[in-house]
Amino acid sequence: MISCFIFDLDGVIVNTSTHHFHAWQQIANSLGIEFSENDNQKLKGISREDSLKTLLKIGNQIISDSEFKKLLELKNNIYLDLISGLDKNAILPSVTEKLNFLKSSGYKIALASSSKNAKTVLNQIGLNDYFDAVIDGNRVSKPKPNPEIFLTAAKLTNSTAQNCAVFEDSFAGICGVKDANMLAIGIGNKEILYNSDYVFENFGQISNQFLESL
Ligand code: B16
Ligand code: MG
Repeated sequence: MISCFIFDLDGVIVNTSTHHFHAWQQIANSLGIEFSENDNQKLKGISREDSLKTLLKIGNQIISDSEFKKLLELKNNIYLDLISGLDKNAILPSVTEKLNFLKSSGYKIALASSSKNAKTVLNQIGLNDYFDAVIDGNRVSKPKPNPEIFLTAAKLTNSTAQNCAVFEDSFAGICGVKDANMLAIGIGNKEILYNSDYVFENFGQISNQFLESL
C-alpha cells in the first residue's frame, strides 16, 4: 500500500532538463567534444561531478583537477543563467493537479533531486509548500543511481520503502528506486526506462484512480 509519493525534479516536475543539456553542450563545445541529445540521456539524474566525468569519457579526454573544478563552476553558472527567469510556466503539464490530488488525499509527498539547485528551482516555480521533505544533491553523500536519496526521503517522511512510489525520468534514478525496493514510476520513454514498474509519457496519462490503486 503506497502512502508516500516521491518526486524527482528535473524532467518530472519542471522542464529544466533541456537547460542542463544546453549548459553541458556549451561545456562540450569548449572542449571540442561532440555531444548529442542521445549522449545526454547518460547525464540525466546523475550529479554534476559524475556528469562531467561522463562527458570527458564520451570525448576521451583527461583534464587537470583545477580545470575540472573550473568547468563545474562554469557549467553551473551557465545553468543558473538559463533558469534565471524560471517561473510556474515551466511546471510540466498536469503536475500541479496531481500534487493537489495527493495532498488533499492525505498522501505524504517528498522531493528527491540530485540537483544542488533544487531548492532555488522549487522556490522559483512556487511549489515548495507541497513537500513534507525535500532531499537535494547537498543532502546525500552517494548520488543516484545509489538508493540513498530515496531511502532518506522515506526516513524523513516516516515511511517504509514498501510504502513509497517514486516518479523518475532518468535511467539512473529508476535504478536507485529499484535498489531502494520502492515502486518505480517512469515518466518518459518506455525503452529508456524499461526497468520501471510502470511508465507514462507524462502526468496527464496518470489517473487519480491508478494512484489510489497502488
Ligand atoms: P546540479 P534530478 C539532476 O536533477 C539532473 O537530472 C541532472 O541532469 C543534473 O546533473 C543533476 O540534477 C545535478 O544538478 O548541477 O543543479 O546540482 O533529475 O535528480 O532532479
Ligand atoms: Mg530527473
